[in-house]
Amino acid sequence: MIKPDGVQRGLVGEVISRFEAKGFTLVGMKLMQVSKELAEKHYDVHKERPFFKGLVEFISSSPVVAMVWEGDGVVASARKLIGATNPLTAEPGTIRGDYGVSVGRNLIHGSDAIETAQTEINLWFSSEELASWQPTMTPWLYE
Ligand code: YYY
Ligand code: MG
Repeated sequence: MIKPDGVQRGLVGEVISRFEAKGFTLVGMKLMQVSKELAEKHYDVHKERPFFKGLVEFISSSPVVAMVWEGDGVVASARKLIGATNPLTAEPGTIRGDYGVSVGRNLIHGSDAIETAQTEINLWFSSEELASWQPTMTPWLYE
């Protein structure tokens, strides 16, 4: 999910390009204004943390772009493309490492495990919003 700062800063295309160029397949995408309720559910695991309230307010403050990407090892690989939570310590070459300076403005969310991804996909998308397709370049990405 490209967070409000990523959308406001005009980095939607850049983020999508990185995932596309890596070889992952986009199967769902929407720009949306997130309700407090959805933001709270999404970050439920952090509800006792001191940053929770500010995080929920931030995520619901301006549109985000929610996406579902598919491919071998996509969850772990996406976390690497995204980089460490704090952009200041995230490696250059990662999205957060290249574009961010502050943990509360780290541009993008990525599911941290396959199970979490499944829960988050169900929370953010209905089944009709997801496309099942195979890019024609698949044999050029996978042997
Ligand atoms: O999964 P990831 O986004 O890398 O980090 P989490 O530890 O799950 O925290 C979620 C979200 O909360 C993080 O992307 C920014 C925000 N946050 C914060 O504002 N301050 C912190 N000290 C830790 C996290
Ligand atoms: Mg997380």
